[in-house]
Amino acid sequence: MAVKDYLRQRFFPHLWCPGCGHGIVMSGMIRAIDRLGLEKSEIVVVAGIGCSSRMPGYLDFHTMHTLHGRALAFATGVKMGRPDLKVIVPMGDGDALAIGGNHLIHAARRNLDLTAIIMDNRIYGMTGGQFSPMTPFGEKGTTAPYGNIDHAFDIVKLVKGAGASFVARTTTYHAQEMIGILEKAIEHKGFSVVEVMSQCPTYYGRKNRLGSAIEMMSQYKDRTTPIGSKKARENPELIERGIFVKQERPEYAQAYKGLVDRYWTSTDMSGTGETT
Ligand SMILES: Cc1ncc(C[n+]2csc(CCOP(=O)(O)OP(=O)(O)O)c2C)c(N)n1
Ligand code: SF4
Repeated sequence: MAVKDYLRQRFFPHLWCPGCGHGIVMSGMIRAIDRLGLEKSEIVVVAGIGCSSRMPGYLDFHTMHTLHGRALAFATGVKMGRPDLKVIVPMGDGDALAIGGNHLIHAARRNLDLTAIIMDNRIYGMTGGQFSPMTPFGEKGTTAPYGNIDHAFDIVKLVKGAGASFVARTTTYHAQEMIGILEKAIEHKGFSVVEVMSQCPTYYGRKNRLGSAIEMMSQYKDRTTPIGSKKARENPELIERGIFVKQERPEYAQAYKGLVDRYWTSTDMSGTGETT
């Protein structure tokens, strides 16, 4: 199908600023779903609040636009009720790691089959450029005019440590790589997390004098490298991209079904006091 067939065109024009990376991520998600040959009715997109979280308005799947930081909690309810559906959760770095940080680590630990896409623009875009848990030390935001003195999370290490069974990182510059990674993440049976570095030229770019959206994207090209590459070995400052974790672990909804089945087979339904 064409990309436009996955969109609710009645909600366009979208609200993203010119050059915002989030549209590239939405396009990547659509292309990954299209390549996987999934029906629109098989997909649920659950988001919180933020520029990135506007996606459920634009995408023509089952969609939920919920509360800031709570998308994974809503998504958990959806998946437990309908384990047959693919549930995708687009989030901002503030949404996923500040107010929603606790949901993220527990979703990773539990291994429920959800795909979390974290659009890391290193700032709170929607509310005007406040610093987020991904704003690097020394960088600026509207609430850090003299430079941030917090240290940023490493999303990959955080969710890997919390137990996510699929963990990847890519950027909006690497659009084809992003589609391939999203395809694998959506296919994966378990909790998958994809960090997509996504530019916010309006706030993060302007506050830190990073130039236009195109210049910000070229920095993704220059400052990242594939996992384990020669460049990565030679320059530890470079950020690695690719799939860091892909492992089979018992999936939560299946484990829960197993638990319920075990309960019913061991429970006395005859009134004789005998159990099976
Ligand atoms: C409970 C609650 N707290 C705060 C807000 C205000 N708020 C809305 S979006 C947002 C942050 C958005 O940043 P991020 O999640 O990084 O997404 P982006 O807009 O950068 O894509 C905040 C603090 C809210 N809507 N609800
Ligand atoms: S404020 Fe930043 S994140 Fe939000 S739409 Fe504009 S460029 Fe994108």
